[in-house]
Amino acid sequence: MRSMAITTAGADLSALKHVELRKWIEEVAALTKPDSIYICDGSENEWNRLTTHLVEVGTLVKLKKKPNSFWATSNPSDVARVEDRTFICSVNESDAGPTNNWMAPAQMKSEMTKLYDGCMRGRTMYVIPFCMGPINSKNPMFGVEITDSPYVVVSMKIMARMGTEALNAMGTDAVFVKALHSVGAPLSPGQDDVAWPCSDTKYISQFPEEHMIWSYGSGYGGNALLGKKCYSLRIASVIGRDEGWMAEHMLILKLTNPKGKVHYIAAAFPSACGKTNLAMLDPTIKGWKVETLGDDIAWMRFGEDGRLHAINPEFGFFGVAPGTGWGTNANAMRTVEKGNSIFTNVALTDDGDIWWEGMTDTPPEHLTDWKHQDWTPNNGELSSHPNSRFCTPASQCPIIAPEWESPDGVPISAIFFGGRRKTTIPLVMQSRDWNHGVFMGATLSSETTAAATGAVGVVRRDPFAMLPFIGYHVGDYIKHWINIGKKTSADKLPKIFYVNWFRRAKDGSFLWPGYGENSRILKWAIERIEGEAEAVETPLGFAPAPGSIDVDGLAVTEAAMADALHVDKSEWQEELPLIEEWFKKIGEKLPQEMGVEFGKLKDGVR
Ligand code: O2Y
Ligand code: MN
Repeated sequence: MRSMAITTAGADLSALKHVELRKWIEEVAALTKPDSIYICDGSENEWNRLTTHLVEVGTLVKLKKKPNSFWATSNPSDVARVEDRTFICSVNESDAGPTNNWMAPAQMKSEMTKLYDGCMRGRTMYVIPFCMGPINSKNPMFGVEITDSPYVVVSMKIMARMGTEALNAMGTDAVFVKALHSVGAPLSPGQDDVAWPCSDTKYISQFPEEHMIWSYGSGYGGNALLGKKCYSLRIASVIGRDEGWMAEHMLILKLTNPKGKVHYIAAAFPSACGKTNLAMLDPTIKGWKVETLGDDIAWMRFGEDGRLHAINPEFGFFGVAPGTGWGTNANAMRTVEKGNSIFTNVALTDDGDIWWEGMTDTPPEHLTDWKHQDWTPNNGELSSHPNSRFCTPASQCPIIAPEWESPDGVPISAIFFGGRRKTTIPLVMQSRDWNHGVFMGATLSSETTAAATGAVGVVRRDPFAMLPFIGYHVGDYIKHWINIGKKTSADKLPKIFYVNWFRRAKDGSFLWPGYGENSRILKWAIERIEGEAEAVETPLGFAPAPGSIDVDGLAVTEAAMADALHVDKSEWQEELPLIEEWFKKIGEKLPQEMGVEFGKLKDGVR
């Protein structure tokens, strides 16, 4: 290895007492050849230095109107997760299954090693020790991200518990996930940097057997903040399979009824389908209270009480900006108002604040859009990219539940699955039992959104809202869900519900108002759990009995309500072949229990 300055933050040289980490840092540095190495401490001082540097090089603009907050704009080619460049590099191709891109680990390492060779020239290599979930957990889940992007460092400070505290907790030998990231844009001597370095060649590679991540070429979101989708879903789903727990694409919320009884629920929705809004819901029904624990990822393990307990492994929210506003998610707005946030690919106002479509009813008269162009309300362009994001500390959310950092997690009473479907899927259904709920999750479908590159609005199966995030074979993953249901008694398992806030009337209008009104559906579900709400059995499961959903004060007609809940057999005749095709794609690893449930559905809607 070339001789190189290793700067440890502060005076904490003992930070490098972890032998394997030290060895890995040296190996990566020898390969990527950075100008210097910096071990991140996660301090305010470090944040100030890095954000100042990022302002100087043009990656960030400091906002005048929000404390300690910044506007970032990416290269227009680097705006979302790249599913077609995301790989599960399991030793056997059959372990990646039909829904993942696969490449043999040796081949991927050989290709990426060539790309990594010298890729950090002219840059600093940042070492970010982090922990997903509370550091004081019984089994803390450590990771170390090595990156050449200071934007990633400051974003990781918001999104994960990182720095010296994590490093110290790793001691000399804690197991950790190795997460290597480069923007893939080395600098030759004297070459000017650009505001958003990235490469046209991109790889987001997971090595499930080694619990390792290699990412190259993108500086954006889930491609680059490797604690999030890569670790907490793709790698953690593999660890969860092997250890008997679950890593899921779910929000976690706390619901308190007027009598003060608390229930915690987890809900899985595909990307950009309103998880953050639901997690921070402002209930419209009297006496009910919602508090937030997480908006994107839930890790669920069995507690000593035999119930599934969830933790949010993250520390911040990386929410979709457009559509988040004072009318739709005031709690998210209050969270970002407190500052300490980074806004990427939204628009900048003339007075140094940010704006995006849906933030306010009336747009500002003039903005600088996410591509740095002048923007006026009628210029026919969106001011903000549809996948623009706010990155903000979870602790700032005014309705964060006090127990959100409990290392033991919270016991889950109900799991919701939901997708974005104009037709076919009713507003709400309760599963008959666990396996039927697993069938609901396994056949979940949704119209695609801008969270990933590719066509938007196309219906695709998105099992458990995990399609891009399952780190192994989808058939084995469904089997894992079935096995989880066998580990405890039925009364201790969460009850499972399937919702669709997005069903449309013939004229194209939404049948259900959504947002805060979704509290009425949560109320029905909790009352089902409490044995208080009536239901009728349908081929899709238990539907609300007429009058059992509280619509007091709601301007939804009885006819619209009936349409929202309707099981339309002709629509289901069109859906069945799609499910059949999906199950064929899963192939022989499809658990036989799914065939049994599919048989019941076919009999019911015939
Ligand atoms: O990483 C991105 O570019 C956006 S994707 C994302 C970000 C935060 C939370 N969830 C998602 C997702 O795709 O599910
Ligand atoms: Mn997500």
